Amino acid sequence: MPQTSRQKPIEVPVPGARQGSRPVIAVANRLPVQRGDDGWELSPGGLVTALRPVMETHPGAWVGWDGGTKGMPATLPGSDVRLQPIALSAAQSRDYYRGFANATMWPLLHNAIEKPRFERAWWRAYQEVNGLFAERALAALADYPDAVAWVHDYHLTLVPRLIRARRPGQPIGFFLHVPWPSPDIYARLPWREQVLTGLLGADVIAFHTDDYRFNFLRSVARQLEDSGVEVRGSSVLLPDGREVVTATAPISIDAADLAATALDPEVKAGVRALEEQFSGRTLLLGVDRLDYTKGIIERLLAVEMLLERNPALRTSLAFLQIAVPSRDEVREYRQLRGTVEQHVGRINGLFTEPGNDVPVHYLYRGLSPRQLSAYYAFADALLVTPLIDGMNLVCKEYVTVQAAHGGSGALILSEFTGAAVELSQAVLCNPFDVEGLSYRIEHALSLEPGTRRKNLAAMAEHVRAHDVHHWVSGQLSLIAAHGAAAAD
Ligand code: ADQ
Repeated sequence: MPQTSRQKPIEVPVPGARQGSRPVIAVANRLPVQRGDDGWELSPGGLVTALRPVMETHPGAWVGWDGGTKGMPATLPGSDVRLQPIALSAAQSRDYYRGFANATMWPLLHNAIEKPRFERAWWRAYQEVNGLFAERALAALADYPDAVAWVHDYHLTLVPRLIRARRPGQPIGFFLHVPWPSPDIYARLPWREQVLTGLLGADVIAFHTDDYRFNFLRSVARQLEDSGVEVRGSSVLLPDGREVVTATAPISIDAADLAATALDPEVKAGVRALEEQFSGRTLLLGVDRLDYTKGIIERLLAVEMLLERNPALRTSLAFLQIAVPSRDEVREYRQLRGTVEQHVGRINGLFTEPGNDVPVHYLYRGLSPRQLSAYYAFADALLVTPLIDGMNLVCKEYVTVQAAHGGSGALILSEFTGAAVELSQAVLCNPFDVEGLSYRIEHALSLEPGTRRKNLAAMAEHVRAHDVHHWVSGQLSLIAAHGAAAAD
Protein backbone atom coordinates (compact mmCIF):
# COMPACT_ATOMS: atom_id res chain seq x y z
CA MET A 1 0.00 0.00 0.00
CA PRO A 2 1.38 3.44 -0.83
CA GLN A 3 2.55 5.66 2.02
CA THR A 4 0.70 8.87 2.72
CA SER A 5 2.92 11.93 2.57
CA ARG A 6 2.84 15.63 1.77
CA GLN A 7 5.15 15.24 -1.17
CA LYS A 8 5.05 16.99 -4.54
CA PRO A 9 2.43 15.41 -6.77
CA ILE A 10 3.69 12.75 -9.12
CA GLU A 11 3.39 14.04 -12.66
CA VAL A 12 0.93 11.73 -14.37
CA PRO A 13 2.24 10.71 -17.79
CA VAL A 14 -0.14 11.82 -20.48
CA PRO A 15 -0.50 8.95 -22.92
CA GLY A 16 -1.73 9.46 -26.44
CA ALA A 17 -2.13 12.64 -28.40
CA ARG A 18 -3.72 15.81 -27.04
CA GLN A 19 -7.46 15.51 -27.27
CA GLY A 20 -7.89 18.32 -29.77
CA SER A 21 -11.56 18.96 -30.16
CA ARG A 22 -12.96 15.54 -29.27
CA PRO A 23 -16.44 16.13 -27.85
CA VAL A 24 -16.82 16.17 -24.08
CA ILE A 25 -19.98 15.45 -22.13
CA ALA A 26 -19.39 17.18 -18.79
CA VAL A 27 -21.63 16.02 -15.97
CA ALA A 28 -21.63 18.22 -12.87
CA ASN A 29 -24.17 19.18 -10.25
CA ARG A 30 -24.99 22.69 -11.45
CA LEU A 31 -25.17 24.14 -14.93
CA PRO A 32 -22.59 26.92 -15.08
CA VAL A 33 -24.92 29.79 -16.02
CA GLN A 34 -26.80 32.48 -14.16
CA ARG A 35 -28.98 35.40 -15.12
CA GLY A 36 -26.94 38.62 -14.88
CA ASP A 37 -27.81 42.26 -15.60
CA ASP A 38 -27.10 41.74 -19.33
CA GLY A 39 -28.77 38.33 -19.74
CA TRP A 40 -27.33 34.85 -19.22
CA GLU A 41 -23.68 34.64 -18.18
CA LEU A 42 -21.24 32.09 -16.80
CA SER A 43 -21.60 31.74 -13.06
CA PRO A 44 -18.63 32.15 -10.69
CA GLY A 45 -17.07 29.33 -8.69
CA GLY A 46 -14.14 26.95 -8.66
CA LEU A 47 -15.53 24.28 -10.98
CA VAL A 48 -16.75 26.73 -13.60
CA THR A 49 -13.45 28.59 -13.56
CA ALA A 50 -11.70 25.30 -14.15
CA LEU A 51 -13.98 23.95 -16.86
CA ARG A 52 -14.46 27.14 -18.89
CA PRO A 53 -11.46 26.33 -21.13
CA VAL A 54 -12.93 22.90 -21.94
CA MET A 55 -16.09 24.51 -23.16
CA GLU A 56 -14.17 26.93 -25.32
CA THR A 57 -12.16 24.24 -27.10
CA HIS A 58 -14.41 21.17 -27.19
CA PRO A 59 -17.88 20.63 -28.64
CA GLY A 60 -20.34 18.62 -26.57
CA ALA A 61 -22.81 19.14 -23.78
CA TRP A 62 -22.98 20.00 -20.09
CA VAL A 63 -25.47 18.03 -18.01
CA GLY A 64 -26.48 19.69 -14.75
CA TRP A 65 -29.25 20.85 -12.44
CA ASP A 66 -30.96 24.07 -13.53
CA GLY A 67 -31.16 25.22 -9.89
CA GLY A 68 -34.83 26.03 -10.41
CA THR A 69 -34.17 28.79 -12.98
CA LYS A 70 -36.46 28.94 -15.94
CA GLY A 71 -35.78 29.91 -19.56
CA MET A 72 -32.21 28.72 -19.74
CA PRO A 73 -30.46 29.21 -23.08
CA ALA A 74 -29.90 26.13 -25.29
CA THR A 75 -26.15 26.65 -25.41
CA LEU A 76 -23.56 28.04 -23.06
CA PRO A 77 -23.07 31.80 -23.56
CA GLY A 78 -20.15 32.32 -25.97
CA SER A 79 -19.85 28.68 -27.07
CA ASP A 80 -21.58 25.83 -28.91
CA VAL A 81 -21.75 23.62 -25.84
CA ARG A 82 -25.31 22.42 -25.37
CA LEU A 83 -26.89 22.82 -21.98
CA GLN A 84 -28.86 19.81 -20.72
CA PRO A 85 -30.81 21.15 -17.75
CA ILE A 86 -32.21 18.75 -15.17
CA ALA A 87 -35.18 19.97 -13.15
CA LEU A 88 -35.39 18.64 -9.60
CA SER A 89 -38.52 18.56 -7.45
CA ALA A 90 -38.54 20.45 -4.14
CA ALA A 91 -38.17 17.12 -2.31
CA GLN A 92 -35.23 16.08 -4.52
CA SER A 93 -33.39 19.36 -4.01
CA ARG A 94 -33.99 19.09 -0.26
CA ASP A 95 -32.93 15.44 0.12
CA TYR A 96 -30.34 15.00 -2.64
CA TYR A 97 -28.71 18.46 -2.60
CA ARG A 98 -29.17 20.06 0.80
CA GLY A 99 -29.26 16.66 2.48
CA PHE A 100 -27.01 14.00 1.02
CA ALA A 101 -24.61 16.19 -0.97
CA ASN A 102 -24.20 19.07 1.50
CA ALA A 103 -24.91 17.54 4.89
CA THR A 104 -23.64 13.96 4.35
CA MET A 105 -20.93 13.83 1.67
CA TRP A 106 -19.41 17.32 2.06
CA PRO A 107 -18.66 17.03 5.80
CA LEU A 108 -17.71 13.33 5.51
CA LEU A 109 -15.16 13.96 2.76
CA HIS A 110 -13.82 17.01 4.65
CA ASN A 111 -12.56 14.83 7.48
CA ALA A 112 -15.93 15.01 9.27
CA ILE A 113 -15.01 18.42 10.73
CA GLU A 114 -18.77 18.94 10.97
CA LYS A 115 -20.60 15.76 11.86
CA PRO A 116 -22.04 14.14 8.69
CA ARG A 117 -25.73 13.25 8.94
CA PHE A 118 -26.93 9.90 7.65
CA GLU A 119 -30.56 9.74 6.56
CA ARG A 120 -32.01 6.91 4.52
CA ALA A 121 -34.46 9.21 2.75
CA TRP A 122 -31.55 11.39 1.58
CA TRP A 123 -29.68 8.34 0.28
CA ARG A 124 -32.77 7.24 -1.69
CA ALA A 125 -33.00 10.71 -3.25
CA TYR A 126 -29.26 10.67 -4.05
CA GLN A 127 -29.66 7.37 -5.92
CA GLU A 128 -32.73 8.64 -7.76
CA VAL A 129 -31.10 11.94 -8.81
CA ASN A 130 -27.84 10.25 -9.84
CA GLY A 131 -30.08 8.07 -12.05
CA LEU A 132 -31.57 11.21 -13.68
CA PHE A 133 -28.10 12.63 -14.36
CA ALA A 134 -26.94 9.33 -15.87
CA GLU A 135 -30.02 9.18 -18.15
CA ARG A 136 -29.33 12.69 -19.41
CA ALA A 137 -25.65 11.94 -19.94
CA LEU A 138 -26.58 8.79 -21.90
CA ALA A 139 -28.93 10.78 -24.12
CA ALA A 140 -26.14 13.30 -24.83
CA LEU A 141 -23.68 10.47 -25.51
CA ALA A 142 -26.09 9.05 -28.08
CA ASP A 143 -25.75 12.36 -29.97
CA TYR A 144 -21.93 12.39 -29.60
CA PRO A 145 -20.92 8.71 -29.80
CA ASP A 146 -17.16 9.45 -29.84
CA ALA A 147 -17.33 11.76 -26.82
CA VAL A 148 -15.50 11.42 -23.55
CA ALA A 149 -17.79 11.44 -20.49
CA TRP A 150 -16.33 13.51 -17.67
CA VAL A 151 -18.18 13.33 -14.35
CA HIS A 152 -17.43 15.76 -11.53
CA ASP A 153 -17.50 15.69 -7.80
CA TYR A 154 -19.13 14.20 -4.75
CA HIS A 155 -22.71 14.91 -5.85
CA LEU A 156 -22.49 12.32 -8.62
CA THR A 157 -20.46 9.36 -7.39
CA LEU A 158 -22.98 6.80 -8.69
CA VAL A 159 -23.09 8.15 -12.26
CA PRO A 160 -19.95 6.42 -13.68
CA ARG A 161 -21.32 2.96 -12.90
CA LEU A 162 -24.76 3.81 -14.27
CA ILE A 163 -23.25 4.99 -17.57
CA ARG A 164 -20.94 1.96 -17.73
CA ALA A 165 -23.89 -0.44 -17.32
CA ARG A 166 -25.49 0.89 -20.51
CA ARG A 167 -22.35 1.78 -22.55
CA PRO A 168 -19.63 -0.73 -21.58
CA GLY A 169 -16.97 0.68 -23.95
CA GLN A 170 -17.56 4.35 -23.07
CA PRO A 171 -14.45 6.28 -21.91
CA ILE A 172 -15.45 7.74 -18.53
CA GLY A 173 -13.44 9.97 -16.21
CA PHE A 174 -14.31 11.11 -12.72
CA PHE A 175 -12.68 14.05 -10.95
CA LEU A 176 -13.09 14.65 -7.23
CA HIS A 177 -12.80 18.35 -6.35
CA VAL A 178 -12.74 17.79 -2.61
CA PRO A 179 -10.46 15.66 -0.38
CA TRP A 180 -10.86 11.93 0.23
CA PRO A 181 -10.57 11.29 3.99
CA SER A 182 -8.76 8.49 5.80
CA PRO A 183 -10.38 5.03 5.44
CA ASP A 184 -11.52 5.17 9.09
CA ILE A 185 -13.57 8.29 8.49
CA TYR A 186 -14.89 7.12 5.13
CA ALA A 187 -16.00 3.83 6.74
CA ARG A 188 -18.65 5.74 8.73
CA LEU A 189 -20.78 6.10 5.58
CA PRO A 190 -23.57 3.51 5.72
CA TRP A 191 -23.47 3.27 1.90
CA ARG A 192 -19.67 3.10 1.61
CA GLU A 193 -19.59 0.10 -0.77
CA GLN A 194 -22.20 1.54 -3.12
CA VAL A 195 -20.39 4.87 -3.47
CA LEU A 196 -17.07 3.12 -4.18
CA THR A 197 -18.56 0.75 -6.77
CA GLY A 198 -20.34 3.73 -8.33
CA LEU A 199 -17.03 5.54 -8.79
CA LEU A 200 -15.29 2.41 -10.07
CA GLY A 201 -17.53 2.54 -13.13
CA ALA A 202 -15.02 5.13 -14.43
CA ASP A 203 -11.81 4.35 -16.33
CA VAL A 204 -9.89 7.09 -14.54
CA ILE A 205 -10.55 8.52 -11.07
CA ALA A 206 -8.48 11.63 -10.36
CA PHE A 207 -7.71 13.64 -7.22
CA HIS A 208 -5.88 16.88 -6.41
CA THR A 209 -3.15 15.25 -4.29
CA ASP A 210 -1.45 11.94 -3.67
CA ASP A 211 -2.78 11.95 -0.10
CA TYR A 212 -6.41 11.93 -1.26
CA ARG A 213 -5.67 9.31 -3.90
CA PHE A 214 -3.89 7.02 -1.46
CA ASN A 215 -6.74 7.42 1.04
CA PHE A 216 -9.16 6.39 -1.71
CA LEU A 217 -7.12 3.31 -2.62
CA ARG A 218 -6.95 2.32 1.04
CA SER A 219 -10.74 2.74 1.33
CA VAL A 220 -11.23 0.52 -1.72
CA ALA A 221 -8.91 -2.12 -0.24
CA ARG A 222 -10.67 -2.01 3.11
CA GLN A 223 -14.26 -2.04 1.89
CA LEU A 224 -14.14 -4.10 -1.31
CA GLU A 225 -11.37 -6.68 -1.06
CA ASP A 226 -13.88 -9.34 0.07
CA SER A 227 -15.80 -8.73 -3.17
CA GLY A 228 -12.80 -9.69 -5.30
CA VAL A 229 -11.63 -6.13 -5.97
CA GLU A 230 -7.84 -5.78 -5.88
CA VAL A 231 -5.73 -2.66 -5.42
CA ARG A 232 -2.53 -3.03 -7.40
CA GLY A 233 -0.20 -0.04 -7.27
CA SER A 234 -2.20 2.97 -8.38
CA SER A 235 -4.84 0.84 -10.18
CA VAL A 236 -7.90 -1.06 -9.07
CA LEU A 237 -8.60 -4.43 -10.70
CA LEU A 238 -12.25 -5.45 -10.81
CA PRO A 239 -13.61 -9.01 -10.79
CA ASP A 240 -14.79 -8.61 -14.42
CA GLY A 241 -11.18 -7.93 -15.51
CA ARG A 242 -11.59 -4.18 -15.95
CA GLU A 243 -8.79 -1.93 -14.66
CA VAL A 244 -9.51 1.49 -13.17
CA VAL A 245 -6.56 3.84 -12.93
CA THR A 246 -6.21 6.59 -10.34
CA ALA A 247 -4.33 9.80 -10.99
CA THR A 248 -3.09 12.86 -9.15
CA ALA A 249 -3.96 15.99 -11.09
CA PRO A 250 -3.97 19.27 -9.12
CA ILE A 251 -6.51 21.64 -10.62
CA SER A 252 -5.51 25.18 -11.53
CA ILE A 253 -6.66 28.48 -13.02
CA ASP A 254 -6.47 30.17 -16.42
CA ALA A 255 -3.37 32.10 -15.33
CA ALA A 256 -2.68 33.90 -18.63
CA ASP A 257 -6.26 35.12 -18.88
CA LEU A 258 -6.33 36.28 -15.25
CA ALA A 259 -2.96 38.04 -15.55
CA ALA A 260 -4.20 39.91 -18.65
CA THR A 261 -7.50 40.90 -16.99
CA ALA A 262 -5.59 42.05 -13.92
CA LEU A 263 -3.98 44.81 -15.97
CA ASP A 264 -7.10 46.25 -17.56
CA PRO A 265 -8.19 49.82 -16.79
CA GLU A 266 -11.16 48.82 -14.60
CA VAL A 267 -8.85 46.86 -12.29
CA LYS A 268 -6.31 49.68 -12.17
CA ALA A 269 -9.08 52.14 -11.27
CA GLY A 270 -10.20 49.72 -8.56
CA VAL A 271 -6.67 49.60 -7.13
CA ARG A 272 -6.51 53.42 -7.05
CA ALA A 273 -9.79 53.53 -5.14
CA LEU A 274 -8.42 51.04 -2.60
CA GLU A 275 -5.22 53.08 -2.24
CA GLU A 276 -7.39 55.98 -1.21
CA GLN A 277 -9.58 53.95 1.11
CA PHE A 278 -6.72 52.17 2.91
CA SER A 279 -4.10 54.90 2.53
CA GLY A 280 -1.06 54.21 4.74
CA ARG A 281 -2.47 50.94 6.13
CA THR A 282 -1.42 47.36 5.57
CA LEU A 283 -4.27 45.31 4.10
CA LEU A 284 -4.77 41.64 4.95
CA LEU A 285 -7.35 39.91 2.76
CA GLY A 286 -9.52 36.81 3.01
CA VAL A 287 -11.69 35.61 0.06
CA ASP A 288 -13.86 32.53 0.40
CA ARG A 289 -17.23 30.95 -0.01
CA LEU A 290 -18.77 31.24 3.43
CA ASP A 291 -18.07 27.64 4.39
CA TYR A 292 -17.07 26.04 7.70
CA THR A 293 -14.14 24.30 6.00
CA LYS A 294 -12.45 27.61 5.15
CA GLY A 295 -11.23 28.51 8.65
CA ILE A 296 -12.77 32.01 8.64
CA ILE A 297 -13.45 32.02 12.39
CA GLU A 298 -9.86 30.90 13.18
CA ARG A 299 -8.59 33.68 10.89
CA LEU A 300 -10.69 36.32 12.68
CA LEU A 301 -9.51 35.08 16.08
CA ALA A 302 -5.88 35.21 14.91
CA VAL A 303 -6.36 38.79 13.69
CA GLU A 304 -7.91 39.61 17.06
CA MET A 305 -4.83 38.24 18.87
CA LEU A 306 -2.59 40.24 16.59
CA LEU A 307 -4.45 43.46 17.43
CA GLU A 308 -4.46 42.59 21.10
CA ARG A 309 -0.68 42.10 21.18
CA ASN A 310 0.17 45.10 18.97
CA PRO A 311 -1.92 48.18 19.79
CA ALA A 312 -0.17 50.13 17.00
CA LEU A 313 -1.69 47.78 14.42
CA ARG A 314 -5.23 48.80 15.43
CA THR A 315 -4.88 51.87 13.23
CA SER A 316 -2.15 50.76 10.80
CA LEU A 317 -3.59 47.40 9.72
CA ALA A 318 -6.91 46.45 8.16
CA PHE A 319 -8.31 42.97 7.61
CA LEU A 320 -10.94 42.59 4.90
CA GLN A 321 -12.97 39.39 4.62
CA ILE A 322 -14.91 38.93 1.38
CA ALA A 323 -17.35 36.07 1.79
CA VAL A 324 -19.55 34.76 -1.02
CA PRO A 325 -22.94 33.59 0.26
CA SER A 326 -23.08 29.82 0.06
CA ARG A 327 -25.63 27.08 0.83
CA ASP A 328 -27.54 29.33 3.19
CA GLU A 329 -30.44 26.90 3.08
CA VAL A 330 -28.30 24.48 5.16
CA ARG A 331 -28.46 25.01 8.94
CA GLU A 332 -24.68 24.85 9.62
CA TYR A 333 -24.02 27.55 6.99
CA ARG A 334 -26.60 29.95 8.45
CA GLN A 335 -25.10 29.45 11.89
CA LEU A 336 -21.61 30.10 10.52
CA ARG A 337 -22.72 33.38 8.98
CA GLY A 338 -24.12 34.50 12.33
CA THR A 339 -20.90 33.53 14.15
CA VAL A 340 -18.65 35.31 11.62
CA GLU A 341 -20.73 38.47 11.88
CA GLN A 342 -20.65 38.35 15.70
CA HIS A 343 -16.85 38.10 15.68
CA VAL A 344 -16.48 40.96 13.19
CA GLY A 345 -18.69 43.18 15.36
CA ARG A 346 -16.98 42.12 18.59
CA ILE A 347 -13.43 42.69 17.29
CA ASN A 348 -14.33 46.08 15.87
CA GLY A 349 -16.08 46.97 19.12
CA LEU A 350 -12.94 46.14 21.06
CA PHE A 351 -10.24 47.53 18.78
CA THR A 352 -11.58 50.47 16.77
CA GLU A 353 -9.71 53.58 17.95
CA PRO A 354 -12.09 56.54 18.29
CA GLY A 355 -11.88 58.77 15.24
CA ASN A 356 -10.33 55.99 13.13
CA ASP A 357 -11.60 53.45 10.63
CA VAL A 358 -12.55 49.97 11.87
CA PRO A 359 -9.79 47.31 11.73
CA VAL A 360 -12.04 44.56 10.30
CA HIS A 361 -14.00 45.05 7.07
CA TYR A 362 -16.50 42.48 5.87
CA LEU A 363 -18.29 42.07 2.53
CA TYR A 364 -20.95 39.36 2.29
CA ARG A 365 -21.43 39.11 -1.48
CA GLY A 366 -19.98 37.83 -4.75
CA LEU A 367 -17.75 40.22 -6.69
CA SER A 368 -16.95 40.38 -10.40
CA PRO A 369 -13.57 38.95 -11.44
CA ARG A 370 -12.30 42.50 -12.06
CA GLN A 371 -13.40 43.76 -8.65
CA LEU A 372 -11.77 40.73 -7.04
CA SER A 373 -8.56 41.33 -9.04
CA ALA A 374 -8.30 44.87 -7.67
CA TYR A 375 -8.42 43.51 -4.11
CA TYR A 376 -5.84 40.83 -4.95
CA ALA A 377 -3.54 43.42 -6.54
CA PHE A 378 -3.78 45.82 -3.61
CA ALA A 379 -3.66 43.47 -0.59
CA ASP A 380 -0.31 43.16 1.21
CA ALA A 381 -1.11 39.62 2.29
CA LEU A 382 -3.74 36.97 1.61
CA LEU A 383 -4.92 34.72 4.43
CA VAL A 384 -5.95 31.29 3.14
CA THR A 385 -6.58 29.32 6.30
CA PRO A 386 -8.91 26.37 5.59
CA LEU A 387 -9.15 23.59 8.14
CA ILE A 388 -9.25 21.40 5.05
CA ASP A 389 -9.66 22.29 1.36
CA GLY A 390 -9.40 20.01 -1.70
CA MET A 391 -7.24 22.49 -3.60
CA ASN A 392 -8.12 26.21 -3.13
CA LEU A 393 -8.02 28.35 -6.24
CA VAL A 394 -8.10 31.72 -4.44
CA CYS A 395 -4.40 31.48 -3.51
CA LYS A 396 -3.47 30.66 -7.11
CA GLU A 397 -5.47 33.68 -8.27
CA TYR A 398 -3.74 35.94 -5.72
CA VAL A 399 -0.17 35.05 -6.67
CA THR A 400 -1.02 35.41 -10.36
CA VAL A 401 -2.59 38.87 -10.00
CA GLN A 402 0.13 40.10 -7.61
CA ALA A 403 2.86 38.96 -10.00
CA ALA A 404 1.10 40.65 -12.94
CA HIS A 405 1.25 43.90 -10.94
CA GLY A 406 4.88 43.34 -9.91
CA GLY A 407 3.71 43.09 -6.30
CA SER A 408 5.39 41.62 -3.25
CA GLY A 409 2.31 40.32 -1.44
CA ALA A 410 2.64 37.54 1.10
CA LEU A 411 0.62 34.35 0.93
CA ILE A 412 -0.23 32.79 4.29
CA LEU A 413 -1.47 29.33 3.40
CA SER A 414 -2.93 26.51 5.48
CA GLU A 415 -0.96 23.31 5.22
CA PHE A 416 -4.33 21.51 5.04
CA THR A 417 -5.07 22.70 1.50
CA GLY A 418 -4.21 20.79 -1.66
CA ALA A 419 -2.48 23.98 -2.86
CA ALA A 420 0.11 23.75 -0.04
CA VAL A 421 1.65 20.74 -1.80
CA GLU A 422 2.46 22.93 -4.81
CA LEU A 423 2.99 26.42 -3.34
CA SER A 424 5.81 25.58 -0.98
CA GLN A 425 7.16 29.17 -0.96
CA ALA A 426 4.06 30.36 0.92
CA VAL A 427 4.18 31.09 4.64
CA LEU A 428 2.56 27.83 5.69
CA CYS A 429 0.35 27.77 8.77
CA ASN A 430 -1.71 25.47 10.96
CA PRO A 431 -5.07 27.24 11.40
CA PHE A 432 -6.08 24.97 14.30
CA ASP A 433 -3.35 26.74 16.29
CA VAL A 434 -4.93 30.19 16.39
CA GLU A 435 -2.17 31.83 18.39
CA GLY A 436 0.47 30.23 16.14
CA LEU A 437 -1.46 31.58 13.15
CA SER A 438 -1.32 35.10 14.57
CA TYR A 439 2.49 34.75 14.80
CA ARG A 440 2.68 33.42 11.24
CA ILE A 441 0.86 36.54 10.04
CA GLU A 442 3.34 38.69 11.92
CA HIS A 443 6.21 36.71 10.43
CA ALA A 444 4.82 37.08 6.87
CA LEU A 445 4.50 40.85 7.30
CA SER A 446 8.04 41.10 8.65
CA LEU A 447 9.66 39.44 5.62
CA GLU A 448 11.84 41.66 3.45
CA PRO A 449 9.99 42.88 0.34
CA GLY A 450 12.75 41.28 -1.77
CA THR A 451 12.13 37.87 -0.19
CA ARG A 452 8.38 38.23 -0.56
CA ARG A 453 8.72 39.22 -4.19
CA LYS A 454 11.01 36.26 -4.93
CA ASN A 455 8.61 33.81 -3.24
CA LEU A 456 5.65 35.30 -5.04
CA ALA A 457 7.35 35.11 -8.43
CA ALA A 458 8.23 31.43 -7.87
CA MET A 459 4.64 30.58 -6.96
CA ALA A 460 3.19 32.56 -9.88
CA GLU A 461 5.58 30.81 -12.25
CA HIS A 462 4.48 27.41 -10.93
CA VAL A 463 0.82 28.33 -11.48
CA ARG A 464 1.57 29.67 -14.96
CA ALA A 465 3.37 26.45 -15.95
CA HIS A 466 0.64 24.25 -14.42
CA ASP A 467 -2.44 26.12 -15.51
CA VAL A 468 -5.93 24.82 -16.08
CA HIS A 469 -5.29 24.15 -19.79
CA HIS A 470 -2.49 21.80 -18.76
CA TRP A 471 -4.89 20.14 -16.29
CA VAL A 472 -7.72 19.74 -18.82
CA SER A 473 -5.61 18.34 -21.64
CA GLY A 474 -3.89 15.94 -19.24
CA GLN A 475 -7.20 14.69 -17.87
CA LEU A 476 -8.90 14.27 -21.24
CA SER A 477 -5.90 12.46 -22.74
CA LEU A 478 -5.72 10.12 -19.79
CA ILE A 479 -9.45 9.30 -19.93
CA ALA A 480 -9.34 8.73 -23.69
CA ALA A 481 -6.24 6.52 -23.49
CA HIS A 482 -7.49 4.35 -20.63
CA GLY A 483 -11.03 4.30 -21.98
CA ALA A 484 -9.71 2.99 -25.29
CA ALA A 485 -7.58 0.38 -23.51
CA ALA A 486 -10.63 -0.82 -21.58
CA ALA A 487 -12.71 -1.12 -24.75
CA ASP A 488 -10.04 -3.28 -26.57
P1 ADQ B 1 -14.51 26.09 -3.62
O1 ADQ B 1 -14.70 25.50 -2.26
O2 ADQ B 1 -15.61 26.94 -4.12
O3 ADQ B 1 -14.16 24.98 -4.70
P2 ADQ B 1 -12.01 27.58 -4.40
O4 ADQ B 1 -11.14 26.59 -5.06
O5 ADQ B 1 -11.23 28.53 -3.56
O6 ADQ B 1 -13.12 26.96 -3.46
O7 ADQ B 1 -12.78 28.39 -5.53
C1 ADQ B 1 -13.55 29.51 -5.23
C2 ADQ B 1 -13.77 30.33 -6.49
O8 ADQ B 1 -14.79 31.27 -6.22
C3 ADQ B 1 -12.52 31.10 -6.92
O9 ADQ B 1 -12.39 31.05 -8.32
C4 ADQ B 1 -12.81 32.52 -6.43
O10 ADQ B 1 -12.30 33.55 -7.26
C5 ADQ B 1 -14.32 32.58 -6.48
N1 ADQ B 1 -14.75 33.51 -5.42
C6 ADQ B 1 -14.45 33.44 -4.12
N2 ADQ B 1 -14.98 34.49 -3.47
C7 ADQ B 1 -15.62 35.24 -4.38
C8 ADQ B 1 -16.39 36.45 -4.32
N3 ADQ B 1 -16.63 37.11 -3.18
N4 ADQ B 1 -16.91 36.90 -5.47
C9 ADQ B 1 -16.72 36.23 -6.61
N5 ADQ B 1 -16.01 35.10 -6.74
C10 ADQ B 1 -15.47 34.60 -5.62
C11 ADQ B 1 -14.14 23.54 -4.74
C12 ADQ B 1 -13.21 22.89 -3.70
C13 ADQ B 1 -11.81 23.47 -3.80
C14 ADQ B 1 -11.29 23.32 -5.22
C15 ADQ B 1 -12.30 23.79 -6.25
C16 ADQ B 1 -11.89 23.40 -7.66
O11 ADQ B 1 -13.73 23.05 -2.38
O12 ADQ B 1 -10.93 22.84 -2.88
O13 ADQ B 1 -10.11 24.09 -5.36
O14 ADQ B 1 -13.60 23.22 -6.03
O15 ADQ B 1 -11.63 22.02 -7.75
